[in-house]
Amino acid sequence: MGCSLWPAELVGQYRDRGYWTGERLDAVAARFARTVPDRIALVDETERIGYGELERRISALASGFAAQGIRPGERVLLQLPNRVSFIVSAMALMRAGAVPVYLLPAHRISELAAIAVQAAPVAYIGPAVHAGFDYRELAGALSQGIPGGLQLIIDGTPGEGQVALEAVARNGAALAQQTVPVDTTALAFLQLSGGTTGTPKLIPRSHDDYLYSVRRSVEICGFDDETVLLLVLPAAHNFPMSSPGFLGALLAGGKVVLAGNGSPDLAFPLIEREQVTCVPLVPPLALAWTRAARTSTPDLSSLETVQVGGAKFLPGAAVELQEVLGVQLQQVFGMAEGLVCYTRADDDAVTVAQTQGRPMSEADEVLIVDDAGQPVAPGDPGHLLTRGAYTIRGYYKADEHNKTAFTADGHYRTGDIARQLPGGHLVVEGRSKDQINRGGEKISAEEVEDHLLAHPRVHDAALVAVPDPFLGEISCAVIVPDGVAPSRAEIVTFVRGRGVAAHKVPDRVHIVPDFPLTGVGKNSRAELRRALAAQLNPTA
Ligand code: J2J
Repeated sequence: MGCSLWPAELVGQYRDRGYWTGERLDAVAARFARTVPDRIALVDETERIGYGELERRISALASGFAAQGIRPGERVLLQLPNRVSFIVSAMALMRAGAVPVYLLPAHRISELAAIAVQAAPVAYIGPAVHAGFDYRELAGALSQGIPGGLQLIIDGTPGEGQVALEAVARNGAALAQQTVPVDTTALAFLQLSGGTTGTPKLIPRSHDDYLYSVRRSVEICGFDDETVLLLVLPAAHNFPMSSPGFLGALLAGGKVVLAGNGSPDLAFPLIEREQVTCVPLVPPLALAWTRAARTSTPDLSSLETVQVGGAKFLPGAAVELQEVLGVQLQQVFGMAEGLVCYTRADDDAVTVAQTQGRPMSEADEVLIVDDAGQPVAPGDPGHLLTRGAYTIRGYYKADEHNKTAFTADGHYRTGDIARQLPGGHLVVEGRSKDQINRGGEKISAEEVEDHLLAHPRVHDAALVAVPDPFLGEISCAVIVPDGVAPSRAEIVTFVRGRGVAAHKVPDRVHIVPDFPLTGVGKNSRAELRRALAAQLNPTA
């Protein structure tokens, strides 16, 4: 079943070198379930469960999924917020040999429908209502648009024709437990890429490559059974999932505390109550925590490490965070496609504040090249390319796109502009990809432009990044109107109405009579966005 995601000779090499071990992701916590079943593994707003209970729930739900007719290899959309059921469902799907497709709670119908086209799922798992939004309706609308429909499984009170996750688990608990054998080098789950195109790209990861990245992250970050990890970023993101993330904390026998959001009001008391030792944050949250800790006196004495990644964290803010919170900062530069870099505990203060860390594995190959693909002089900035034992070789079912997203010899073109210091540390200087990084949430310019172009009074549109002191970047829709120019409110209502994640709705709207003339051909859109960004941000 399945087929290896990596060339056969590399599979052999990675095994021989001990990177790939043949273990499975759904078994990360199994050892502790046997040895210390009562040790607390997961805590969320409503419950606290031990390793033994976690394992029982995974087994029961896996049998329940099988009883529902979900078969090995089939894809299942998973859209749960940060709660115990997210982790249990993800593991249970993999235990049943099925393939979770990780969605964010923020995703709406347009994202779900586009992802469904790529992933061809058989089922959807989501909450009933979360943060005031009814996911049962969203799931129903999604299913209606898919020939044959989807099986809809709801964590909470289900809608008509939908099944309760709890009922699936209860049913499974009464059945014989079985672990479906899997090829650990083949597809285990699909992550969403930050995206640069109109249609989302899915990232295929295997048990072997992902577990290697988690295991190596655990070593570097020193996670052990005393680690208490606080998750405030959506657990479906690669960073809180695997760098070392909740998988790393469970692999080490630690405790994972799942919180609904990262506001200091919620997080600071949780840190004290649960004696949290580590938390992954994006830069805007790191800034918000620094600010909040200046004006209040939270007891953060248990907190040892704050990891910051997802977007550039500026050196000044890095120094301030450590002073005010009294913690060690770890910069993390990673991507769901693979490569993850960390600053290390023994790096000097300047390196921690001013670099985005160095690759975690000796098997990570990093190249910095010029526009022509030639290596730049050491220390010069250039396009970052990478390959290695946990960096994908291609997006899921995207042969055409893969021809440009990867080099002929299998390097992933990250779209980041970076320079490498003599010790191997990378400094991220910018990017060449058509993406806006809004405080760690990635926005594909083309995807939003496609929505804007659907407006009857939009003749042409480009989405560009504008600097923002808090989020790093926000998005500005530059619009050439057709007739009376639409107002910002109209654009916002229109884009929201098409069902997109809130972070993709343009922050600003700028009307222009026409676009500057740029070169013709394939790159003209990218050039146009660059030209418009330069006009909007003359000092940048
Ligand atoms: C500058 N840019 C950064 C950083 C990511 C760990 C940490 C982050 C991600 C992640 C991840 C950055 N400074 N410290 O998956 O495991 C930008 C780059 C990169 C893109 C990847 C992990 N850390 N970035 O952010 O797939 O542009 O993964 O290519 O969401 O975020 O985004 P994503």
